[in-house]
Amino acid sequence: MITRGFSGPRNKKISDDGRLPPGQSLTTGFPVLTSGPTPKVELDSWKFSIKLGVKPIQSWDWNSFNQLPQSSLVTDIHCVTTWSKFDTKWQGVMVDDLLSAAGYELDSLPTRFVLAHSVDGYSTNLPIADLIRGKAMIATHFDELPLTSEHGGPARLLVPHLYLWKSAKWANALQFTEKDVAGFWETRGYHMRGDPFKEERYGG
Ligand SMILES: Nc1nc2c(c(=O)[nH]1)N[C@H]1C(S)=C(S)[C@@H](COP(=O)(O)O)O[C@H]1N2
Ligand SMILES: [Mo]
Repeated sequence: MITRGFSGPRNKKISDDGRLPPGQSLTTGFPVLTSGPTPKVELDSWKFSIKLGVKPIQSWDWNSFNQLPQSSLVTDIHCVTTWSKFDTKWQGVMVDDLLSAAGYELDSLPTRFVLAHSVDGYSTNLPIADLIRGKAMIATHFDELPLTSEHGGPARLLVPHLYLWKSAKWANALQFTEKDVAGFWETRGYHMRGDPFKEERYGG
């Protein structure tokens, strides 16, 4: 993140530094947006899987998942409902480390797309390029504390450079797909990629 210092005029809008995408407003709260009820996810039966099509590649229970390398990210997040939040702090397992633990090399991944799945039946599609090389994690902590269930705890996908509907809460699988298959909101008209700086809200 680039700090601009104090040289410029101070009486301009905050969005001047380019951090706030077009059409967004800054919030200090953390709104909860879920299409249904918050599911109850037990750690004892928790499982996260990587699949290639229908073929299971690797899965982790809560203990083995937490033994994977831990990373933290401080990042801005952007919701398509027009709120953005700066400097949110997350901890979890980078998708890079997950794929490597599943035996994949980033240079030779099996397909170009994935569907992220959740225990509530939610899904969202992403180009795998948007998840690798430091861009995304399976987050288990927010602000140093275990992720609350309303925000997707015990673990959610976090893809901060895309609109937040791509960050599947209560995530339980990443599935490589041959084609870019629309997920829950994408089937209902949301954009297939969702870059907030290009205002990729609907269609496309
Ligand atoms: N499993 C699941 N993940 C989900 C959703 C959902 O309904 N179910 N809603 C999405 C949407 S539309 C948004 S904007 C963000 C909201 O995350 P938050 O509730 O932590 O702010 O979660 C996304 N992930
Ligand atoms: Mo959303």
